[in-house]
Amino acid sequence: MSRLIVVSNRVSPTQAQGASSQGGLAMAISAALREYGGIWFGWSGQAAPAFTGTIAMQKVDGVTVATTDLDDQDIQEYYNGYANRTLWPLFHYRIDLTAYDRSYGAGYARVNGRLAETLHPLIEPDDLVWVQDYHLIPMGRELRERGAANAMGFFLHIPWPARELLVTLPRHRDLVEAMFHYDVVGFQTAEWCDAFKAYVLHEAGGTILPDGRLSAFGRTVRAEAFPIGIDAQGFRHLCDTPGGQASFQRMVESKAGRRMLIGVDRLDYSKGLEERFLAFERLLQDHPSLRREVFMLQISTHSREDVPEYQEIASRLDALSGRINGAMAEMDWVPIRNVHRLHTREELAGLYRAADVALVTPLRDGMNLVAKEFVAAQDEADPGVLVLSRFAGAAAQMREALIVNPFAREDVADAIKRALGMPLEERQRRWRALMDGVETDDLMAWRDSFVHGLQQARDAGRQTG
Ligand code: ADQ
Repeated sequence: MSRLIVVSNRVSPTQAQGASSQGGLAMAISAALREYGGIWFGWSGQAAPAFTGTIAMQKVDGVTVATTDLDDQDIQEYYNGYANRTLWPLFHYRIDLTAYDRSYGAGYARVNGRLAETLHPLIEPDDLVWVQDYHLIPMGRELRERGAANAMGFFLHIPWPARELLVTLPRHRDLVEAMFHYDVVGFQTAEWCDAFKAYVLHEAGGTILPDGRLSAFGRTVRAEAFPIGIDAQGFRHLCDTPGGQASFQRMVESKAGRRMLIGVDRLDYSKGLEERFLAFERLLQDHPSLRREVFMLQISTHSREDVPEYQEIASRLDALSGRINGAMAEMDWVPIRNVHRLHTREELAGLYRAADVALVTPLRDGMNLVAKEFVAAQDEADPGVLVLSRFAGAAAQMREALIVNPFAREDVADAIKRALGMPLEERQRRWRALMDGVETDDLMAWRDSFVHGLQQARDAGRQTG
């Protein structure tokens, strides 16, 4: 069996353990590597005075992790710059927040080259190479230039933007051309995959071949949707662990008979947190009888704090919850509990189970695993209701959720009202259908279908180099 080489921006030994505080992606990768063997390669997350390409190898819980440090300029231009101030906002439809600095583009190209140079000697001829996410789009091309003829795939965890937005990026053709050095490129949904195809057909003069592959730039690639899932059974079992039960009990006591709405997000402007708070405020204004009866627990963990836009959204959000709470709270009730703590997976599972409604209302999201985790954690005898943004990739699969437009405050408020009043029979019917989907399209199915695509590329002996 071929080994798997997974390349992702950030790798740490605790991620490889699938530590209990880690999110879906780290667990997905560790699970894949445990099954197939191979190496997980990426940046250590550490800064070195100068880039040396020295590799630190460790074996953690059956996963071989190879990391290298980057220098400060690399981190600034590649990670904080091009990845998180250019591609992330652009791919989430926020051209108003997108930084188009040349130095960022240069840093992105340089770091992808450096990482490819470091990784290339570790790759054996039969290995399957699986590159993760927007930080590393040019990695495949860099490896090909160094002679790698392996089957290579790329998976994009975030949306692919409409071509009208993508063309605002200087050197957008170069970025798309880089995608054609892979054998397989995967997207979360058919919608993002179609957006990629539309660019290829209408901007790059490409064509679709009879076997479905795309042809452009003198190369071909297979582009397909591979919706990521969660380890549904594993997550469900977390509710029965001591940590899961303790957080469930603690939350039930703290609810004191009230209804609870829950939101769990990385603190990011794409997650629609301000809009969510405003929708909740609207609900309480329109239905004063719900005051003291319902509250929102919003857990939003700080992320990317070196990027100014993230500092701004964090302080705006605190100010907004402060304003709403100040205006509405009573001596024994606060409408929004605004929490920034990182929770363990067990604690999260217990919190989801204690919630009556989940608010997953991003303005744009590749998939959103919180929606799936919430469903997996519910008690089937008395399940909660999922309110889900139509702009999350998850909405393409989770049709039995209450699907909302997160930009329309009144619509979200109406959906929350409906969720709070939904009869048990309807909640159970919707939950069953959602749970069936979460269990079928789980993490293992995602991993296996992508790796299968790579194996097919290898067996076809096609070398795009
Ligand atoms: P993210 O943008 O990080 O991921 P998401 O899919 O919601 O978004 O995953 C977040 C993960 O972090 C979840 O597993 C969640 O439980 C965890 N998490 C969030 N807050 C936490 C807290 N306070 N404590 C502990 N855990 C917390 C990117 C894309 C998504 C895509 C995923 C996977 O932006 O669209 O679904 O990758 O492909």
